[in-house]
Amino acid sequence: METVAVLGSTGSIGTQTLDIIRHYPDKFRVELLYAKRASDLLLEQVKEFKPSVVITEDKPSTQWLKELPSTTQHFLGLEGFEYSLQKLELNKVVNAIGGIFGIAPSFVVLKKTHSLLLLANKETIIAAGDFLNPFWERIIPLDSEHNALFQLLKNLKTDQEVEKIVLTASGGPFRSLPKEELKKVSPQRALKHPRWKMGKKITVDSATLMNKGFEVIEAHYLFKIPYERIEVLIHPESIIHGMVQTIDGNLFALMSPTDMRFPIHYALFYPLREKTYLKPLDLTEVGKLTFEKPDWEKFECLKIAYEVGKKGFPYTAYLVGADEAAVELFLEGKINFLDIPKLIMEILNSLSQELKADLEAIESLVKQAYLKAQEIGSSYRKRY
Ligand code: MN3
Repeated sequence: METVAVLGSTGSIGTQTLDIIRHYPDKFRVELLYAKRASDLLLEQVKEFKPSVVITEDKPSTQWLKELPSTTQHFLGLEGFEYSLQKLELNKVVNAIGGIFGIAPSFVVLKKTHSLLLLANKETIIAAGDFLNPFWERIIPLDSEHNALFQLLKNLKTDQEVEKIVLTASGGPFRSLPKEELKKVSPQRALKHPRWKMGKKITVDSATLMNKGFEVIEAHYLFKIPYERIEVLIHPESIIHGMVQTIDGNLFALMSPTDMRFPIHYALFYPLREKTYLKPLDLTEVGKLTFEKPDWEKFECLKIAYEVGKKGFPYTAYLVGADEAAVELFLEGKINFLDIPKLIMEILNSLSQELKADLEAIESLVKQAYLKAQEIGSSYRKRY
């Protein structure tokens, strides 16, 4: 029996993680659930899985607390999380908290426990990749592309046998839209992702291709591979999630349905494989797979991410903070879609470069970029 914690349990990845766990009651025991709000859904999850601990960021109502099972203790926020980790023996912690708020919990898990971290929060790796060397052995990526590459690279020597790795991208909702029209797209349109159902932040990041840019940086750190050997390929069907080309010209691809439960299933049972209840891929139903090169001119965020990745820290931390704010401002209607890369570049150019930092300083750097982007972006309407 493995003990598991799910951070961000009410979000897209969180609920899908619990869906898998629900199917293997004799394999997993949920010890901790963590969500921002004390919502009805969280209460339902607590009643079903009866964890020892439930954490919320916001203060719950008295009524909500009253309904908790008697065996479940409630704590508040990151401090409560840190405190409860002292008492729990966790084999695996799933961090499915989206955006920059997922970074701090990752650090707590890595520094204060020996648990494996099943990581869906890519911001952790992008902002802190340069400081995670003691921890890579304990990080299993949940992002579908990286999970695919993780599986593919298992039996290969990255520095000797691998020519390049390929991250596939659906291309987002604006793949075929001319660049002139991108200026006018509404948040509602950007939130309609053609393939994946995800949280708002990552859906907008997918529309700008910043998500793919983030994933390039994520792959660089996870697999210790230079940026020149990381390729992005548009693959609208999202059936192939990652590919590895070996130096002798063979191309390995990992395919599965467009369903996050496949990578989550793999990670939950890692290092073993377990027979699944999920319906595997039927290629005759898929019919055909298509590929095209990304449009670098149209999706500037992808280019920005490669450049920032090559520069490394602290720019990577700034990128994460600036993008978080830019996406928020876009969703609030304060900047337009093409302002997103413009604002990010402005922030990157304005922040100090010769910073020496450690793991502790990262969050404040991310926040610094976030706040600066908030401030500058809020006046974009007047300036442009
Ligand atoms: Mn992905």
